[in-house]
Amino acid sequence: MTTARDTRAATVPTQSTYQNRVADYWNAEENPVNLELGRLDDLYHHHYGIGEADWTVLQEDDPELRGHRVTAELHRLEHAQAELLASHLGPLTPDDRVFDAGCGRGGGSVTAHLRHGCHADGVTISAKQAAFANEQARKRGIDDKVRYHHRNMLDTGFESGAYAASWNNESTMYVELDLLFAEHARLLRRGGRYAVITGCYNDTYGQASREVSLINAHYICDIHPRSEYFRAMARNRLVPVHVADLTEAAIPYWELRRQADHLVTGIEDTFLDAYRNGSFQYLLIVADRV
Ligand code: GPP
Ligand code: MG
Repeated sequence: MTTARDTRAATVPTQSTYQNRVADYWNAEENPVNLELGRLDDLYHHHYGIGEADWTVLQEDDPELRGHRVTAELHRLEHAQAELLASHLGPLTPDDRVFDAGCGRGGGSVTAHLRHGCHADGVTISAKQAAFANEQARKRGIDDKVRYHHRNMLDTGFESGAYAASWNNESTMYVELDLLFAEHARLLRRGGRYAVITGCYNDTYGQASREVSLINAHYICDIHPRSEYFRAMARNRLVPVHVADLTEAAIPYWELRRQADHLVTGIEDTFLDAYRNGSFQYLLIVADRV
């Protein structure tokens, strides 16, 4: 029966071997740089930080205290990035719904809810992340408004036109942009807002650099060129209203993170090289759904 099959297809989280490998990565991921930062205030982010760092944290003499201060400073920078994204979701009311595509352990949806009072639906391909994020929302007492789903962001099965805003925070490099933007355009109401923060490779440099390829291998992702974002948005009823190059603003975070011996994952110098040789950019794009 096709109806039963179609219903199941809408909620099956992974649809390819690649997506299964990505899910495996996130189901197994327990990097201290994510868990120790998140534990500070139960806001678990899976993205990087922006803004000037307080370098005095490195001058702390007591090693244990220095570690704590560095952890807190990195978390402050990551949270500043989440707040920047949430500030671009447009005027939202507590009745509005927002969609967090690739929600990780849930910090972005909580940030948007705390700022706007809105309902949020986060989607992750990792069953473990969805369960973790739902438990966090339950403990915070916001599980009536903030919900996480083990679903595929390309085929959420959510209601068409039901969302006032949606976003990807460093999750677009796992999917084909045309398929992704088609789903955002379907879910957003007319005049709804879409925002993305992403690392993209710089078309003026040429093809993906060695550093971009190393980042791809590290996270099992496929970083898109900058141009492809605008082409794919134009094809999918998403009209950019604001673009910001956050590359400069991203460097202090990575400089501080590379000196955090208790948190490094080994990818820090590659990010700094990629940003500094001009092959890689950290971008915010905000678009209206027309
Ligand atoms: C952040 O997640 C990174 C990604 C999800 C993918 C790659 C992003 C690019 C901009 C290329 P994380 O917080 O889990 O990473 P980490 O463990 O390194 O902190
Ligand atoms: Mg992280």
